[in-house]
Amino acid sequence: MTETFDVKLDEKHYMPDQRFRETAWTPDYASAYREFLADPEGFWEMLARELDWFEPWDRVREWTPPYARWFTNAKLNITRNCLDRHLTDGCRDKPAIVWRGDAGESRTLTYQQLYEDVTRFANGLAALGVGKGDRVCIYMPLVPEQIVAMLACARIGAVHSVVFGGFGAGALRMRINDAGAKAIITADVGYRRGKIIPLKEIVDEALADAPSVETVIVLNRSGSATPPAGRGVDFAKLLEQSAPGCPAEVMDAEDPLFILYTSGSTGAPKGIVHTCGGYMVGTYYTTKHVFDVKDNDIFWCTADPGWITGHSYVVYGPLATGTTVVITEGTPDYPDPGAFWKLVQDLGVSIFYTAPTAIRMFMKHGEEWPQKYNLSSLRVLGSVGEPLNPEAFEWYYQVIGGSRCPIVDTWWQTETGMHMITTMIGDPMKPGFAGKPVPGVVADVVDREGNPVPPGTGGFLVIKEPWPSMMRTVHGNDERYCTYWNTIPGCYTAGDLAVKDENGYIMVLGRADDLIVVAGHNIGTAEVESALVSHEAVAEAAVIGKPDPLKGNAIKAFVTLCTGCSQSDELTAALAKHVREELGPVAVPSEIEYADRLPKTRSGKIMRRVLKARELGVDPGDISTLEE
Ligand code: 6R9
Repeated sequence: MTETFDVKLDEKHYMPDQRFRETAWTPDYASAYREFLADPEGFWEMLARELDWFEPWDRVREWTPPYARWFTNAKLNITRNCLDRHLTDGCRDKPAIVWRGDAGESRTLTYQQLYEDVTRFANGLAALGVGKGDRVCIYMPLVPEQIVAMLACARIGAVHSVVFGGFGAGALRMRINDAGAKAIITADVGYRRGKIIPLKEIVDEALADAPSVETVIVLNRSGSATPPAGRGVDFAKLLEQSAPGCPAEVMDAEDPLFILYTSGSTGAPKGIVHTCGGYMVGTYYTTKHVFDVKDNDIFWCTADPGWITGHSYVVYGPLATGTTVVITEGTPDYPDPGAFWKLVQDLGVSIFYTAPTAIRMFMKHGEEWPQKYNLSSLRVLGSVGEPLNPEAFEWYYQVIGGSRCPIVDTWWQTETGMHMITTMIGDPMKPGFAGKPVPGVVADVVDREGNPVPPGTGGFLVIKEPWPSMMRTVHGNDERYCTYWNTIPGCYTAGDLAVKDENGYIMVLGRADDLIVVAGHNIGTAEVESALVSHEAVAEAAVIGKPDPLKGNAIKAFVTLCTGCSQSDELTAALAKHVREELGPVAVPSEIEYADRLPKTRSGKIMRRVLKARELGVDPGDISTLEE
């Protein structure tokens, strides 16, 4: 770990329209936060009471660090909140899921239809011998059946482990075996940009060495698959043969709901375990309050359910609020870079949540694509996954949001389960800053002893109190869980570096392991990348540190250029000059390399350690999450 360091802060901010404030679920951040601090348990209890439980809790929270239990002894089933609760006259015929396939196919499931499919499939799983506590691996394309499978597991108390459909056989096998999955739910194929992904073949390869798996349920996505043999079961047949109306398994608040693997920087991925009660309350609350979901919203989070963003903000949170969820198998630039904006227009999307990597890609293709479509239905924009650099913020705000929609830049992690830091609707937005801890969360920026650092000084981003949707352990590796809580005394260490301004706004600078110490100065990769991207020719940038005999480390930058721009020595000099003006001479890269694309995780995060390993000719560690 490093020492703290100074960061240059900008004072620019945007005021959202005051009407947002008047109608928002959290109309006044400061008073909501005060209310929470005055009675933290009461704050969460009020939110929990908005949901359906079989039996109430004895205590809201029990905290014996590093272990927390929330809503102790309460009984519930999360699917009753995502489904049954909405089967009222006003809501049962409301679309729950609106799906678009890779080739433009479409399907809509109302809450009633989703309930029927989920309960049928749950009965089918139970008939196959899958029960409470059994682990089920879900490896599917982004089709409604993926969500049906997740909810059906939750209905009967089976613990799902969703593996993103872009992973290969080795990564899949590692996850199946670590979880000890009893069944796997998959499809014959998936589609991506018109290409076929042979999911079932990959599953077969993974299963060559996965002894725990007894059943393989296969969705005939292509419509032309041969019926599964051996331990195989046809998804549609299972659905057809089973009756709807499966009673919801009575789950303890602390029973596991799912395991989700997150990449380790070295070695094997970690199986993050989330539980039923706290996760439900945390995702319901943040979906409703951070995105300000109202009855007639059309909600589109572009993440795949294979990531935590998909779990919390495609499936559980949005369905718990009873909103209409848009999902698409398609990619943002296929068949052309207007694909997403066409969908926003056609479906009247009002809340749109995506990642900075996608925003920067849209920027690269130019304004003319979004300008072809009517985006006036948009009301709230969100960002997640990486720092949203000011350049991308401005573009998103003006070109997509028409300078009308607040942007919620949400900082959180697989481990946190829900949004932790953002700017609540109605509050002034500061480009480059995620914002403040959401009411219910105590976050700070501290030095390695846990002392808060002054504004303008960079340090470690930590959470100081437990929260309902925090991970409970790392599957099969509790020690690894404990390291999150015992690295900095009394705090959950997120592993990110951050800086606060005078008003308590937090800017996330990147992962702590991405910090570069140049001639004694600590420089966050995100700062240099942000400076590079603010140059008109640059689409994306990744920055690494390289050992340097003189300076300790030297900065090397990899950049991709905007459409129509080409590399030259003049451009390299201009970029160096630009960074010098923005950040000062110590942050100027000593090398700038032009690339066609940057190595990223399948969820869109730049993998700097892969660039670094390549540069140094060393082993990059676990690269199972790297895009093809
Ligand atoms: C939700 C998700 C977690 C890491 C996290 C941080 C980065 C996420 C961010 C952000 C800056 C944001 N991150 N959101 N950095 N601003 N708004 O992405 O979970 O895949 O576990 O990644 O992503 O570095 O520590 P996960």
